[in-house]
Amino acid sequence: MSNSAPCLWMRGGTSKGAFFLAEDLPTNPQERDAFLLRVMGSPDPRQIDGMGGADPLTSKVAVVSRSDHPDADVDYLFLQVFVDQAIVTDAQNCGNMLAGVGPFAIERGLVQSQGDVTPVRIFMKNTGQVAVAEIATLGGTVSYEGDARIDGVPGTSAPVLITFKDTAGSSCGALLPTGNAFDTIEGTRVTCIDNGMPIVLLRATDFDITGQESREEMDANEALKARLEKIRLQAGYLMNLGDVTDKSVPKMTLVSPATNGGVISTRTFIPHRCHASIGVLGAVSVATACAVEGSVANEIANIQGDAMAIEHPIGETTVVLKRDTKGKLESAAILRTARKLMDGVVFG
Ligand code: NQM
Repeated sequence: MSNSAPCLWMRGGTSKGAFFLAEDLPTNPQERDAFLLRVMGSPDPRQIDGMGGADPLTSKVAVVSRSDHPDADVDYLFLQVFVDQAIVTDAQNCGNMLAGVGPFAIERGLVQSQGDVTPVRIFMKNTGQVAVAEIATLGGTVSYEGDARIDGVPGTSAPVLITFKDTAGSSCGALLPTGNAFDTIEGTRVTCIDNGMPIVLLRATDFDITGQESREEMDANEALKARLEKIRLQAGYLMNLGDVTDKSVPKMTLVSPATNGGVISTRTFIPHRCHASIGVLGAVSVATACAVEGSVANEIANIQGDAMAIEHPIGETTVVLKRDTKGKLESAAILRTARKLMDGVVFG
C-alpha cells in the first residue's frame, strides 16, 4: 500500500482540503480510504496525527482526472473524511471544494488556460452532473488574487463563478423526492428537497429556538441534535437514500425569517455539526425550496427576484436561479473563490 502521494492543499470556497490526481491514489477504494484516513488523522476529534483541521469543513478530499464525458474536461470525485469516525464517504458532493477543482486542473496541466478567463467543465462524479467554473488565468497561469469577497473567508481573491445545470434530484432521483412540498416526520413539518444536495428543511420555531443562534450554541444543544437525527434517519428512507446512519446526507437545515435583507435565514447541520456558513449546493437547494409553493421555506421566504441571498451564521450566500421561458429552473450560479496553500507530498 502506498504511504505517500503528490498533493495540492487548497481552500475551496469556505472549505479546505487535499486535491489529488486520481492516478496518484490507490485504485482499490478500501486502500484509498485507509490512506486518506491516515492523511487526515481520522478517527480523532483533534485529528492530531494528520492534516485535517478537526472540522468536517477542513477534512475534505477532491480526486481529479481527465474526463471521458463529452461535455466535461475533468472528472471530480468528492470524498468526505469523517473527523471522529473511520468513515470516508462519496455519498455527497461538495460545491465548495469544487471551487478549487478548476485551478487544480490548470495547475496540473489537465486543462490549458485560454485568455484571461478559462472555463473548466467539471463532471461531478458523486452526483453525475456537469458544472462550469470560470477561472481567472491572467497571463496564462491561474490567478488567485482579485477583489471577489465571500462571507466566511477573510480578504478578497480572484472570482470563481460556478454554474450548475440539471442538479434537480442529483442524489435522490427527484427535486422533491417524497413527491410532496412538505411531509410530517415525528410530528414535525419538513420539506425534503434535492437540487444538488439532499436537504431536510425544518422551521426553527418548531424546535423552540429562534434560528439566529450561533454555530456554537447550536452544537451545544444536544436535545435539538438528537431530535434532528431521529428525523434525519427516517427522511433518509423517504428521500431514496436508504439507511443514512453512516452517510453525511441529508443535511438538516433549520429556517427562520431573514434578518439582514436576505430571502431566508439558515442554520445547517452537516449532518451532526452545525455548518459555519452553508454549503454551496446546500444553498442552491435552500434557494430552490424557497420558490416551491407549500414548502416550509416558501411560507417565510422574502423573495424579490431570482438572486436569492441565503443568510447563514456568518453572512449570506447569494444563489442566482435562472429559469427557461416556461419558468422551469434551468441553472443556478454562485460566486466562490479558491486559494492554493501547499504543493508537495503528503504521507499516510
Ligand atoms: O453543499 C459542506 C461545504 C459543504 C458542502 C457540507 C458543500 C455544498 O460547505 O455544496 O459545499 O454540507 O458538508 O463545503
